[in-house]
Amino acid sequence: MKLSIVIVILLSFKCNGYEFPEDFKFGVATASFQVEGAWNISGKGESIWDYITHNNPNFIHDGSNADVACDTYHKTAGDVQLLKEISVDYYRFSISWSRIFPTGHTYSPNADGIRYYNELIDELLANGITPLVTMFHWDLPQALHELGGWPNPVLAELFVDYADKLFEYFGDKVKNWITFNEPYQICDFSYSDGILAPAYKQKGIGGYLCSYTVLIAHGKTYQLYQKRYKETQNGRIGITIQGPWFEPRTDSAEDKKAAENMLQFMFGIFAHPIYIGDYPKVVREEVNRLSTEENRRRSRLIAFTPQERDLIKDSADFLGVNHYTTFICTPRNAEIQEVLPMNTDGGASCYQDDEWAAAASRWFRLVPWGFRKVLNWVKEEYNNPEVIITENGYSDLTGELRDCDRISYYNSYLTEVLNAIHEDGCNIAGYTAWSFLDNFEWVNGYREKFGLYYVDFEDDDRPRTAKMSAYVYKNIISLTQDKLTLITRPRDSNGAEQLVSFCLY
Ligand code: GBH
Repeated sequence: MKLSIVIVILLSFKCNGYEFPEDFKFGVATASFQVEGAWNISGKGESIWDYITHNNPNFIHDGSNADVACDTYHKTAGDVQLLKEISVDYYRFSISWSRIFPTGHTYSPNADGIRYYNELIDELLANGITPLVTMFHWDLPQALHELGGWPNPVLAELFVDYADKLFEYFGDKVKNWITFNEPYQICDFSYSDGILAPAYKQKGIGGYLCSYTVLIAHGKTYQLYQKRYKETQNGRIGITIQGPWFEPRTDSAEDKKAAENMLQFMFGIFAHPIYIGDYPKVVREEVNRLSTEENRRRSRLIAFTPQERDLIKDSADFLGVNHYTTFICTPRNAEIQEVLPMNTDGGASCYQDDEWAAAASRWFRLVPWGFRKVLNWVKEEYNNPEVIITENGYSDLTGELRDCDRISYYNSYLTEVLNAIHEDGCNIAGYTAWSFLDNFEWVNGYREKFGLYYVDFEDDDRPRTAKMSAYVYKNIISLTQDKLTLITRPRDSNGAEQLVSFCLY
């Protein structure tokens, strides 16, 4: 009986007629600041997130910090065994810049930081798991923040110095790199809207200054790799962009324009320079027009020179897309309560439908069809580039092990990935669940839990326990890797099997 239920879950990924392609890859993701802990150990420098959690604890809703977090810094071997247990092809993690270069500058490396990442990479490889490494997932060295952070264009040069060292130290073993995780969140959320560190509110100014620097840094890093490392290391470099879907409120031309503008101002602003060669036309025209209206001497958008456009164009071997949710958009309307601050220069207001089921995060409702739509939009907009879904996952407040809601999230969202691949011809190469572990969810502290593994943050040892979703994910992966798994029991204990079956009753 129980066995047959396990098989039903497995079959649900086959019985709609579609399977994941033979060479499709599955992974799980984390980010350094959210999991590592060891914030000041063995020479690590302070990051802007260390700084803000220590100096402005009210910024974090539960008053917590990430001094210990999941303590992955001390748990490499055990964590890699957990990754192996769920059969992932790859592990997406990020490098803490200030762990390797305490002040951000590369003239004085911290040997312990290099050791730590070498050990993690070696352990992964020894267990047949490919590292997918994000160079920057938000934890900017505080010393570079003191130089002005990303709005200062000199940061582009300092980032390239850092990336150069990462290639030198780890490039013989790491073949898949992501320069930046979510430039919109790095830029607008941090320097325009102030909801992420360093929490500056210079709406319409800080975000664009930062976007310019980040794109230059990305382009220069890509070109550096081609010139100096590609031939010997033969790796691939991409960038990850957050891609919510924006649905027009109605079929009217105005609503469609509002939704399209949001896509361009939040996604296109980064992807368009890389795939087409400059900021999207609507972004340039609108920000320039508004800046003139505002009597400014120059546009708030920092224009690229022709040389800079060439530098950035064609600077990604794959496009990372993070997706969680969908918003509905209509022309700007003061009465609409926005769920998250968004760029206003596109003239849209966005909200979510109360009827949609909600996850724990205030910005997060479940809209599986939006996933398919955004994947199709990317396909049409950029001529079907190779996409790796670098994050997708579900938050709850309970951390319950019988996490049926998370399982049904993965079920419904992965079904849309299958539809996008098979019905729409989207070029999707991989899927990454966010997250491997419950972790420090930025301003929401430890309250919102996205993990496949539960972490007990009350226990000094931070023990991990697999949730039901971990086993279901493993089964989905196994079905792709080895069709025979379909008729075998999961290799886990009876306990695990019972957990899986509970969900369907
Ligand atoms: C991703 O960001 C991040 O890459 C990842 O680190 C993060 O853990 C994950 O998603 C889940 O959030 O609602 O004011 O409390 C997605 C964008 C960033 C949106 C954090 C919400 C919190 C702001 N999210 N943000 S707030």
